[in-house]
Amino acid sequence: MADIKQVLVPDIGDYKDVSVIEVMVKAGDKISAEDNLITLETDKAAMEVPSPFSGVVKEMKVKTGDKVSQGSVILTMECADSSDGTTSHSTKLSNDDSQVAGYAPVKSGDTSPQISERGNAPSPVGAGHARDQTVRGHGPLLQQPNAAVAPVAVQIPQPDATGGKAHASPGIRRFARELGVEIAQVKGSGEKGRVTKDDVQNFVKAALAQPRGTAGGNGLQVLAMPVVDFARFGAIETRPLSRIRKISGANLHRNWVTIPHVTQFDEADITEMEAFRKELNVEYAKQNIKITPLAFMLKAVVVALQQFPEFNASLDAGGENLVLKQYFHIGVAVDTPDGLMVPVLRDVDKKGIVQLAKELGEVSAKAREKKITAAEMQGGCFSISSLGGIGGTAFTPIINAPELAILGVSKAIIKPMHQDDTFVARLMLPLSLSYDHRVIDGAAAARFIVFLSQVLADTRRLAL
Ligand code: CAO
Repeated sequence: MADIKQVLVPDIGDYKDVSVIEVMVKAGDKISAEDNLITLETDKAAMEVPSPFSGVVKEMKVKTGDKVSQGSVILTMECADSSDGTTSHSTKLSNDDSQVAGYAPVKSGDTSPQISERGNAPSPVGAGHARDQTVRGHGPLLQQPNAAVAPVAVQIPQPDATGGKAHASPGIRRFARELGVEIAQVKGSGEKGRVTKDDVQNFVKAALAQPRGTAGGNGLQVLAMPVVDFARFGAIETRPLSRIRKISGANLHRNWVTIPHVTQFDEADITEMEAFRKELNVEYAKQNIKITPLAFMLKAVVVALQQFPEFNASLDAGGENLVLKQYFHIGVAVDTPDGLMVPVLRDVDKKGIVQLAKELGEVSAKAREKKITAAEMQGGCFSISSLGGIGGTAFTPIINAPELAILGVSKAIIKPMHQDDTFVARLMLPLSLSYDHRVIDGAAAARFIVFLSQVLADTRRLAL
């Protein structure tokens, strides 16, 4: 008989009001005991909270950005068998930084509010179609691993080739992380496809057995960085990198060393676009919507992707096929105090400029408040990194793999342009398009950026 239980935040040591930085499940998800539910972050560490039971999530009681303490209700769960899980209390919190977080294992029959179960919770689960498609990205709470745009961001491991998620205990996940293995890429041989320690070890053996230079850049041989005692030369302060920065750094490094980048530059004449944008801003000021050039860029990029479909694609895992996408989800690099994050705006082709401006404001605020979810940073086709609000003339953005290209936008300035035997003042927007030269030829990139510049120069083309 179905039984509704509450899952509570277990003993997390002395920490109180700890931030929920990732929610890996949602109402309707089918959960196995020890599947991770949420990730908590203290100033010292990130901790995953696994489920003590198997069942179907009935109601989520927390969301990303909430503050919780020991005993806070995480969710309610419908358990098919009321005995299920009540003895599986070897629950531990696993630390995403591979450190040991303060926790207390929940003992069978423990009445302390670590993880509790109750039979008197709300109404039973309705139509019980438990969809088993939970996002269980680890590591990057930021994407992506579709992450850093090169500046980009952080990425969440992509699901494995089966389109599934990885089932693994926190201990195995920690073991995989220690070896630098993305658990989502490991095929599980355990019960119901669970990833075992042997699976992780075999994955590493197989990777090492690959010829040098083919395994994601593993063939690179470089000198070790010198170890320098900086204090010998003057006063210093040591400041730990934020978790976001560490994750995005690792992704940026991989993308930079494994993808042959070329950056193509151009300038778009946005004089007319700016005049139109200013009119729109006056019109929409009452609705508190601010329209920046980026909203136009999003739309123009999609028109260019539609014209050049090989830019709206990814290489498959084996690098043998190009996967062409028929949707248009665009990542936008957002500068936050803790590092770069790349939220993804969905179905940009189906939205207008005002709607996009509104969404842009919302997602960048969420990213800066650390409220963006892992899922909101996945699925991007192409990214834009805009430094136009700050300044600079050009830069070389790093591709946000598995995307194939990224557009850098710098500050528009008025320049004298030669037209009809005279010089006229025009507002010129610098564009920097980095592309994966394994897939995209220089000529195609030049055509793409010239086309994009034309669209921006004549926004009527956005409607074509
Ligand atoms: N040229 C001239 N002015 C520009 C411009 C451009 N290309 N782009 C924006 N501006 C102006 C805006 O119109 C706005 O002007 P007002 O305040 O006078 O209206 C001002 O600059 C600030 O814009 P913004 O940066 O707040 O807004 P945005 O939509 O352009 O960008 C966001 C939003 C989230 C992308 C941006 O705030 C941000 O975080 N950018 C940094 C991204 C980043 O770090 N990339 C680097 C990756 S490489 O490491």
